[in-house]
Amino acid sequence: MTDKVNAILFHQYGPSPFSEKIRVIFGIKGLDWYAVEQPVIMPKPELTLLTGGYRKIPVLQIGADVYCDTQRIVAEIEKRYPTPSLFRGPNQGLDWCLNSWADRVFFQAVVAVVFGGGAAMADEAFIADREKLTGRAFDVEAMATALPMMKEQLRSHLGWLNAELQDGRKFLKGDMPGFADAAAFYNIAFMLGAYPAIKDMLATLPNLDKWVGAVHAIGHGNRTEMSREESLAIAHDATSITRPQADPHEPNGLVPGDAVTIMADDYGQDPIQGELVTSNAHEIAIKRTTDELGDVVIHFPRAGFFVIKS
Ligand SMILES: N[C@@H](CCC(=O)N[C@@H](CS)C(=O)NCC(=O)O)C(=O)O
Repeated sequence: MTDKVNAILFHQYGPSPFSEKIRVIFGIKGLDWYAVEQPVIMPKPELTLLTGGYRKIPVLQIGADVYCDTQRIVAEIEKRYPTPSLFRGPNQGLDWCLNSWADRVFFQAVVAVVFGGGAAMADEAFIADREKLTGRAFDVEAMATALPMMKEQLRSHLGWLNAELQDGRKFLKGDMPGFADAAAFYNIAFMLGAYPAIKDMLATLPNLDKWVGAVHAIGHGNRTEMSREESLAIAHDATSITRPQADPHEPNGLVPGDAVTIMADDYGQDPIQGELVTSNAHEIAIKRTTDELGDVVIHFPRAGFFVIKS
């Protein structure tokens, strides 16, 4: 087991679009990783034990450190495996902006088209689960009615990516693939799997169509399967590497040791309680202790998450 304490354990499921973003990043960096398959709908008892209640996918685990949200996962992978970098030089701000666009505006247009177009995965249990997740009706009929409008939205978003590639470059930032490519690609990969008619639209966007092939060819690095039970045993046996650190510019005076509650600001807001270990402008980490796992440190991004002092 000791050799797996520093291994990448990736909690995911095959058709998860956000997981695809990270799988492409494993490919870009040529990493070895373990896939821990999680259910597509609740309950997810092993995952929520590890995360303190966060149920979204994917989640990255390395030993007793648990990283929630792809924003935080990307930053951690880049920190631990800096070569080759996901960024072209030090100016990284716009890559994060593009990622935020892909995860919110672009993703919402893609979801509307995929489910309005009749994706097979939307059975009764899936719909009930996603209604609970979002607190809104998952109305497939309304999405089907809106499909023509959403296709227009989608074409416009895809057009921006196509325009960025018009000088013939292979990837969005040049000759080498990086974060921008993984962030822009996963929504298109999701559509290719669940809404094959997207191929007709891609055929009208030749730069983008070519780029899809190039990103697809990167692959996913070197994947091995691991059971959920083994991943929990690793969390139990490992010790977190995260050290307490105060943030001198913390806008609300939070300090290590404070009891805090963290929740996403969009859907799946399940509050997660713990003791603050470290925070800065882009990261917040809390410690939780359970009989089953002992101490685990759970990491979240700041953008897109609310922190409330308990
Ligand atoms: N902001 C999150 C979004 C993750 C997300 O919405 N993931 C989807 C699957 S791709 C999800 O968790 N859906 C509900 C579920 O699987 O339980 C991130 O970047 O990781």
